[in-house]
Amino acid sequence: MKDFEVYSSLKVPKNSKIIVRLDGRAFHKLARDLDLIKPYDERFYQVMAKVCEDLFKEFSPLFAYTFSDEISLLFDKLPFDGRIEKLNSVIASFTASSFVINYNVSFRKPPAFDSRIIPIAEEDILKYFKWRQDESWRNCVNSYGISYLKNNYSNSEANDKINGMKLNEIHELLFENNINLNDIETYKKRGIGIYRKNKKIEGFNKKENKNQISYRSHVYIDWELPIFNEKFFREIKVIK
Ligand SMILES: Nc1nc2c(ncn2[C@@H]2O[C@H](COP(=O)(O)OP(=O)(O)OP(=O)(O)O)[C@@H](O)[C@H]2O)c(=O)[nH]1
Ligand SMILES: [Mg+2]
Repeated sequence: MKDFEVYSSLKVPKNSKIIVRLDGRAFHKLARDLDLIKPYDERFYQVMAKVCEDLFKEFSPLFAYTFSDEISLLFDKLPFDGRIEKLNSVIASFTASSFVINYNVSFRKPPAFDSRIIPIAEEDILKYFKWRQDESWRNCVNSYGISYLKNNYSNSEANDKINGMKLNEIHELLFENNINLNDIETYKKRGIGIYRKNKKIEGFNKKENKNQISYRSHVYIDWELPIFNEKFFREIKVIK
């Protein structure tokens, strides 16, 4: 019967780095059910950051990035020997469980995440994360735009208006109405990054009878990301 499991041997190419991208299933409905604040619900973002931390501790990716209901995980060492079915199913179910545990409310329906695997060459890593961060910015402008329009027009008028507008036009409209996106929190514009960082530990070495500095790495949640660039990814040792 094992022969019927035709996809079980499907693997990521050896020595390839991969990105696993997870996305909340029908989270527009979940947002309605949980009455999430528009355009940005702080608690939801806190939970997504905690989910990333759980994923980091469990599967040791090199870098995680989240905005809205999506999470990208970059792996250099492949869990499950690179088996596609295992990666997608275990990571997606772990993400949903962590989301439920960290939210700690009762849900109308069990939340789920979809998962996809993207093999990525070293030179495309920065490009990939810039692409997602651009999407985070677009999402930010659109979310503030639609919230502003819905406060001033009917839902259908607001939707029609925003569909006909370019990003810079929405930005301008908000600015003219005293909503300056430059002043909002960084994570809303640029998303949240999770990576390992060295913490300085000052201690006393009894044997040698002197103060000593050592470094221990810990999982760091970065709410103040820069606009992604090569220098940043080098510094956090995501690219060489
Ligand atoms: N109110 C509110 N909603 C949010 C927030 N963050 C994410 N969402 C919702 O999550 C949705 C994510 O978008 P998508 O992933 O494209 O839509 P989806 O409904 O999850 O659909 P699928 O991913 O295709 O299953 C947004 O459209 C919002 O409705 C938030 O901070 N506040
Ligand atoms: Mg979604």
